[in-house]
Amino acid sequence: MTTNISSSSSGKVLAAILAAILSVASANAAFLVVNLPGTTAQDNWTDLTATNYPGFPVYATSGNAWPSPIAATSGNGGGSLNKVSGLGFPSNGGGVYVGGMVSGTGTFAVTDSTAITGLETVVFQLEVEGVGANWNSVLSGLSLNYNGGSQALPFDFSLVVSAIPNGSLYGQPKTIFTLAYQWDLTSLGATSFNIAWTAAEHSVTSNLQMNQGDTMLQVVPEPATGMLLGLGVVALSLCWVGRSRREGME
Ligand SMILES: [Ca+2]
Repeated sequence: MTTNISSSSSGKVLAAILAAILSVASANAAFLVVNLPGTTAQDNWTDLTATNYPGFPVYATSGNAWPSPIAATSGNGGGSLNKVSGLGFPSNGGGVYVGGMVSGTGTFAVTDSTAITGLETVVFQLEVEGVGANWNSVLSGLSLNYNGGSQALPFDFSLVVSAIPNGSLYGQPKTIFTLAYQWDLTSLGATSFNIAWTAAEHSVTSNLQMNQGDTMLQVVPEPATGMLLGLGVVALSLCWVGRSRREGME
């Protein structure tokens, strides 16, 4: 039974990845389509620009706290996005820019203070442009806390959905990453949670999506697969995954 669910799940994931690859030319994030079973909720944040968020810090005041969290711009989860510390503000560069008059990083969190009943899994995706060819030079410390604690749970599954070179800055390559992470929270009794991360200087986070469900189903491939995908051999990896999954079922 587990094999069947896993197989079905990986099939959905591969289909979603293919869809993401095919839409790579799109200016918008091509997040994995997350179809969790059971009771679910989804939040999205888009259009995080200075125009849309007057009163927020600007370049010269980048280290200031935000005047309020940013509610999800669409969805039904009731989540919010806030800056925890450091630099960052909604910019007309198309997202939350980290930088300012001084050097530094920015730490952010998405929070749902009323998780769905019986929460078992959370999937979190970001589209972020940063300096470097590896996502972990742009994001660090991505972890989940629940019920007001500071558990800093690392993600259980991750995937570089896409990594698109986009010019350079100070002689280093810039990359637009679309990244997916999933936590298995089965049996933890989480009734509220937040996901926190630190974004590197000169990064721009333009889109975010958070899914939660009361039934754990892995929809983001295991880290080993994600690492392969992150190396840029996406098509090869897909073939390899498909073959190894089939072989694993025999
Ligand atoms: Ca909620």
